[in-house]
Formats: sequence, C-alpha cells, structure tokens
Amino acid sequence: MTRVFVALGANLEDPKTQLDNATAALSALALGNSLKVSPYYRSAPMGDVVQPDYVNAVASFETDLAPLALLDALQQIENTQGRVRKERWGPRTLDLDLLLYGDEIIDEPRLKVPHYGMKERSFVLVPLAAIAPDLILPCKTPLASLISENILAELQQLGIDH
Ligand code: 5RY
Ligand code: CA
Ligand code: CA
Repeated sequence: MTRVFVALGANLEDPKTQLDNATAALSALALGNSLKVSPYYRSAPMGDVVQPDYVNAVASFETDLAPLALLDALQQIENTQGRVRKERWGPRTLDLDLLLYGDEIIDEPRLKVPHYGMKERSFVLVPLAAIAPDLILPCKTPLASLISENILAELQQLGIDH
C-alpha cells in the first residue's frame, strides 16, 4: 500500500466540473476512504502558449496499483474526459500528473517521479501544501522550503525588494 499524489489541471469545457468528475474517478482508485483533495485554485497559464486560465488542485490517496498501472488508470480518466492531444503544453479538458509515488524515485521512459516540473510550479506546490503541509520530498527537501524559494524567485522576477 502506497500513498500517492496526483496533480489535476483543466482549462477547457467547464474546468471545475472536469475536476469534480476527475476526483470522483480517483476515489474509485483509492483504497478505503484514503482520498484527500485540496481546494481548487484558479491560476494564470504558465508557459508560452496563449490559453485560458487553469483550475488546479492536488489529490492524494492510498493504492495497491503499481506505478505504471496507476499511470494507465490516470491516462484512461483523461481520455474518458475528452482529452485530445494537440500542441505540447496547450489547453486541455483534464491533465492528471503523477507527482509522487510514496517516497520512490522512478526514472523510466514512460514515467518519471517525482514529476519533473513540480518543484518550480506554484500551481502544484500550493495545493499540495494544503493537504500535506509537512511533506518531505524523496530528495529530502521539505515542501515548505520549495514554496519559500518559489515565492522569492517570483518576487525577484517582478523586481520587488525583499
Ligand atoms: C513554465 C511551461 C509549461 C509551466 C511552464 C508548462 C498548466 C508549465 C499551466 C497548469 C497553469 C501548463 C506545462 N515555465 N499553467 N501550464 N496550470 N499546465 N497555471 O496546470 F506548467 S503547460
Ligand atoms: Ca501538467
Ligand atoms: Ca500531464
């Protein structure tokens, strides 16, 4: 039995409903009553693609699925909710990213865990902290220090003194 964390993102076709439907589907993967879901956060799109704002959240649950079986299940939920693969990093009805699989480090062609971008993305770190404030990543870094670093980097980019 392993506790896993999954990032949810949507910016097409009523994003909040997409996240509601996705969390209902995730609850079917979760053992017992282990599912936790963060609040939903509206966030400006990161990356170079012009696209609508996102609604982001993070869910966590316990599972007996192996990592690749879990990845298959997440991709099936994306497909069921009308995910169409067009441009890279473009808008989507639902994106589910496996962030953490217990404290395992996985480096396979189909699956890299921890998720490569999570340490630099407030739209992942902030909802993650809402359900797991004391989390330490497999690299031993506390989540709270990643959030502080991110806030400092964002202030620096804006040219705000601190
Ligand atoms: C950067 C580039 C591409 C960050 C950067 C992506 C989401 C990224 C998003 C999402 C929000 C994407 C991947 N620098 N913006 N942009 N939420 N996904 N707010 O889920 F994330 S495309
Ligand atoms: Ca993503
Ligand atoms: Ca993804």
